Amino acid sequence: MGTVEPQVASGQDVKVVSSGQIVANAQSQDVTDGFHLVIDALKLNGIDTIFGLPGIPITDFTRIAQAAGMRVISFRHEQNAGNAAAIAGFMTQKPGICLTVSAPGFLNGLTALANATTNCFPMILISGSSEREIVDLQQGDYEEMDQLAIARPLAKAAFRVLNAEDIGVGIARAIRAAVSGRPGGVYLDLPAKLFPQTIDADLGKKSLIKVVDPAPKQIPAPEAVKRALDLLKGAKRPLIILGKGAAYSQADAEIRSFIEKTGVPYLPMSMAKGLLPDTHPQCASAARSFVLPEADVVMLVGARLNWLLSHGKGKTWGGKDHKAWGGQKFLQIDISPQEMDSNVRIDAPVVGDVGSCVSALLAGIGSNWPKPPAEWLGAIAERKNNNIAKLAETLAKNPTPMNFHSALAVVRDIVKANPDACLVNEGANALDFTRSIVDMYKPRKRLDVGTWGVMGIGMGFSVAAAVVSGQPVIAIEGDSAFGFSGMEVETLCRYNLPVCVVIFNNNGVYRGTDVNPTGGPDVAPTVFVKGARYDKLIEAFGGVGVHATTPAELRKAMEEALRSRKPTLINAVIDESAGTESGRITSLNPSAKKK
Ligand code: ADP
Ligand code: TZD
Repeated sequence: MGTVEPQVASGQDVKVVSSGQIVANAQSQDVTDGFHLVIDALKLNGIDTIFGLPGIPITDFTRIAQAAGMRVISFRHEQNAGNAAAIAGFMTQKPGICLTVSAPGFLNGLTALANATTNCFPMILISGSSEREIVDLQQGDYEEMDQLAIARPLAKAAFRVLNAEDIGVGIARAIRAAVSGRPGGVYLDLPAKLFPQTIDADLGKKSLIKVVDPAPKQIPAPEAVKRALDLLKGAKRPLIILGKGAAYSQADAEIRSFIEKTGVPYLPMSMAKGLLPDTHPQCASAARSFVLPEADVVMLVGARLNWLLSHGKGKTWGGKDHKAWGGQKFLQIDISPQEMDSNVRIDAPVVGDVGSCVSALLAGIGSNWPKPPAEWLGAIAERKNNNIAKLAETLAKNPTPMNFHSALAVVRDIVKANPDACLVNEGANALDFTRSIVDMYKPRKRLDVGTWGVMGIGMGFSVAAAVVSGQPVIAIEGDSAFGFSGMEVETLCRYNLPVCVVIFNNNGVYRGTDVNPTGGPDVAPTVFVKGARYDKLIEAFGGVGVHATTPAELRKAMEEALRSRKPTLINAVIDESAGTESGRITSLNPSAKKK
């Protein structure tokens, strides 16, 4: 925006004393400033990566952060930077940082912040903001907006720092709010004037806070644990449901031990897949529609009874109509006490962090806990084996053009051979089929559209997953879903990230076969350009593009991408009539709803 923005050599110790003027050797001066205090406060708390997009008033901040040794990953749109921060938070239990400019950049990041809050992912959106005096009098400043007020209802907490000496407290509060209790998105408003404010260096140093125990354990009450065990012990047809709160908690060993010692069958929610390998004998995923209505006691571990679980009632649960209770008793582990009874009665609430709760339950089951009745386990095994055999038959077919199944048979093999790779997944059919067909083997490897079923997480999640894990990433994308963040393929190439994007290209939203009933020149609203070559997009930035029309071509391209670790985009051509409206959630469309 017309300002001269100086360059800083990497690794140089620098200090900004006024906008656009960088002076070397800050540490030898006896003053420090807002730029450095924010960076020092983040680093002091073990935060070493920023996902963002530069511009007034934060360009210098990104430079100084990079010069100070932080990893600064620049995106092409703030929403993708925000999604990257959110999923980094989910993967690491440290708040992911998204940095944006004021008003429009802030708003672009806000969708990701709201999504993080909805999904219980810890992130901090830091946005530069305009001058308070001008904003508050609505005098029309450059990118003027009352950002704090707008962010507040969409965030778990929102703070503004006006004085340099308060930066330490501001960052500490933001970190605690993001990761303690139920994690969520936090907004931190940093007005432009804060950055160049100088204070005595020693005073500044002393003002910073290294947050002690940012996410304190929450130990469940012994009576809650006893109540839960009594309920579970009396069950004839028990079931455990693992949600992404369980995956987030990183209590992998305790959860596995509890499941194996009790012998209770379990269902992983989408992002809890891999907490135990999907091939585990107690995994009941392939018998989902049998176990939900048939179970008598259901134990929820970091999973909400929201729409993804049909609110715990209705036909899915064996109720006689879509609102009726199915008769199950519920035991729920959650860090948020308010989650209990949100949809149906919770008979045994266990409030605390998953690790502490599962450990307490484990301690209570002793060594001779009765296994669930053989009749229940046998009935599940029968359904499961039938469904797995049916699926294997479908996967073995090789239709021309490819359909979701024949393409996913390949992805399934590749993921099996690369269990450390992260799998990012969005779309409708591309999402639902991938979730049910592709087994996961390790925790926190499946990253997807989450609680909202939001499109647009694809490339942001992919960048963060590669940066955070250092492992290859496979992104399975509907062609519509990909479009929301597609420009970030340049980011994949710029940082040379080992991401293999596979676009399931069926020429449109859900499918590509709709027609305009008027016969007019416009195509139907769900239809895209036919035969588009998404692979050409990544070639523009030096990545590898592949056009794949058969499973063999897809396999070869994916194997090569994982071997070479080069940013790759595979345009996988899928039968345009293969999908269904909205995938598995057709019934949520208003015209499909019961009157
Ligand atoms: P899913 O979509 O996989 O079913 P949800 O996002 O609906 O999962 O539920 C996650 C739940 O996990 C939330 O209610 C949240 O409060 C809870 N949660 C998050 N972290 C923890 C934790 N460390 N311990 C206990 N519960 C947690
Ligand atoms: N906008 C946002 C932000 N999120 C959404 N979920 C939607 C719109 C609506 N929507 C879905 O729920 S799935 C989807 C949209 C637009 C795309 C489906 O098409 P696709 O996948 O090409 O990505 P399939 O495999 O063809 O179904």
